[in-house]
Amino acid sequence: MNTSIKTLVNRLSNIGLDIIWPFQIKQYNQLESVTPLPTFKTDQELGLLLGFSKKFWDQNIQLIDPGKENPFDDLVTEKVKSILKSSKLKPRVIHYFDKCPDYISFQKLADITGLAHLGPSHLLVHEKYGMWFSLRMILLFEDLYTPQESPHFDPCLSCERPCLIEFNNALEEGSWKSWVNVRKSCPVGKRWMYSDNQINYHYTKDKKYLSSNN
Ligand code: B12
Repeated sequence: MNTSIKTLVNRLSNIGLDIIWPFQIKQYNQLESVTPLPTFKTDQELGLLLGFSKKFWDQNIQLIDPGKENPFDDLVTEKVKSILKSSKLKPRVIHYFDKCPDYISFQKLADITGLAHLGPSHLLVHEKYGMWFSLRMILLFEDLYTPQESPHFDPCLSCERPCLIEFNNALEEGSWKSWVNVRKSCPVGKRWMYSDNQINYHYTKDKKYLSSNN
């Protein structure tokens, strides 16, 4: 990694992004039936997949402006934007909710590049955080990729897959709490489970949960 990108990665990590995953854009674009990422048509295109565990919420929730329509998404976007503004690098930014013209499959991207394993209940499992993390955006750079290994971690191979019981239950029941139970049932990363407020906010978008208590 060159110096500018190392500086950028450090700054992103300081604001609570504990997932900063470098990948080669063409590795994702080789997948069938996904909306491809835009490319610069060079051999060294670098992508950085950004996300976080509960760390970002815990570190920043006191800065939230509940007057906004999407306070949490906006906070993430603004924090990253201000870092990019002071960086020499000017990557293209794609959020998880952007359509280009359809959604970029963040899950397949994370799976194919080795960040996490796409499990049988359609959620990614990260080696450390289990299902308790969120993917927020991708930064695309024209020429900064340096080859690296992409390990593949598959915790589901040796697991009894309790998530499938909850997944089938959620399909039948459909309540948001039943979908939370899918995440809770994964034996990996239990200590990274979100606080009640964070869970409640993510599944209901009710602004009364936008605080660190609980
Ligand atoms: C639209 C969307 C939704 C929609 C529809 C989801 C759906 N089932 O299609 C709604 C609003 C319902 C939703 C809910 C949730 N979502 Co959502 N969602 C997305 C989004 C923006 C696009 C997904 C998509 O349509 N991709 C296009 C298709 C073509 O891509 P795909 O990868 O090939 O398809 C995957 C999914 O569609 C899913 N899928 C496909 N068919 C089915 C069927 C069922 C029953 C389920 C459960 C999933 C599922 O698995 C596919 C991969 O195997 C992604 C972010 C992104 N850009 O990827 C987040 C994303 C997939 N969601 C995420 C999460 C966490 C959730 C929730 C668990 C929590 C929440 N945010 O409220 C709930 C789950 C409740 C539920 N019923 O599934 C995370 C997943 C992280 C992880 N660990 O895997 C993502 C990556 C967003 C993020 N910020 O991290 N989501």
